[in-house]
Amino acid sequence: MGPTGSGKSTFINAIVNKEVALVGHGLSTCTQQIKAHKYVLSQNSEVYPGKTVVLVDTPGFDDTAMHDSTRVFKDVVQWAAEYPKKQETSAGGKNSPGRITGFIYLQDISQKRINNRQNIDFSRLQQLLGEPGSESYSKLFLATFQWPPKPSELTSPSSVVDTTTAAATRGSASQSLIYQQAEDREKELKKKFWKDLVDKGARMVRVEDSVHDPHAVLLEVLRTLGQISSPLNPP
Ligand SMILES: Nc1nc2c(ncn2[C@@H]2O[C@H](COP(=O)(O)OP(=O)(O)OP(=O)(O)O)[C@@H](O)[C@H]2O)c(=O)[nH]1
Ligand SMILES: [Mg+2]
Repeated sequence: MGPTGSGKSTFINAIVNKEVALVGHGLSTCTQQIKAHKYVLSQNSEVYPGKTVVLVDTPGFDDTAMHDSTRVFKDVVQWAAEYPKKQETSAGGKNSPGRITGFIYLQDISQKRINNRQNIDFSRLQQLLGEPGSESYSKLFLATFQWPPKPSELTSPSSVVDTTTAAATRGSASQSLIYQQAEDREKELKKKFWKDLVDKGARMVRVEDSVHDPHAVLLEVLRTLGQISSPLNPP
C-alpha cells in the first residue's frame, strides 16, 4: 500500500523478477484494482522454501481516480476475505479463511514534502491497527523506496589535477548531498510523521537495491511475520 507513484507495482515486479504488475510512467494513477500476484519461494530459500506468497498490489492512496486510504483499506480487507473462496472455485480445493498476514506501506524517499493527506493516512493506519500493544503494529512495515544511488567515494581535493576530475568530484559531492537529504528525510519520518506508528511497534525498512533489495525485504518481512502468531484482524 501507499501513495500513488510510490512504486508499489515496481516493488512487486522486482520481487517476482517479471513484469506481472503494470507500472505507470505518466502523471495519472496506474493501478486501479486490487490484484494478487502469486510468488513461489525457491526451494533454497532460507524462509518458507517452496511456499507460495500472495503479494497484493493495491490502488494508490489519494490517486487521480479518487481512492482514498479509508476506501483502499476497506476494499483490501473485503478482498482478502473473499480471495480464498475464489481460489477454491477455480482450483476445486479447500482453502483456509482469508487473512492479511502483513502490510508493506511504501514511501517514495525522493518525495520532498509530506502533504496533509498523507499525514491523515498515517492516522488512519493507526485507526485500522487499533490499540497500542496489539500485535497488529508489528505486521506493518513502513518501507522507504526509490533511494538515490549510494555516493561513490569522494576524491580527495589534493588529487584533483584537471577539470574533468574536478567535475567528477562536484558530481559525486552532489550525489552525496542527495543521498544525505534522503537519509535526513528518513530520520524525519521516524521522529515525526511515523513516530506514533513506530512507537507502537511498526517497523521501518529501507528498500535500497545495493543494500536491501525488494526480494531481501520480502524475506525479512516473512521472517518477522513468521515469529508472530496471531493473524492481523483489522476492524
Ligand atoms: N528512480 C526510481 N523510479 C522508480 C522506482 N520505483 C518506481 N519508480 C518509478 O515510479 C513510477 C511509478 O511506479 P509504479 O510502480 O507504477 O507506482 P505505484 O505505486 O504502483 O503507482 P499507482 O499504481 O499509481 O498507485 C514509475 O515511473 C516507476 O518506474 C525506484 O526505485 N527508482
Ligand atoms: Mg501500481
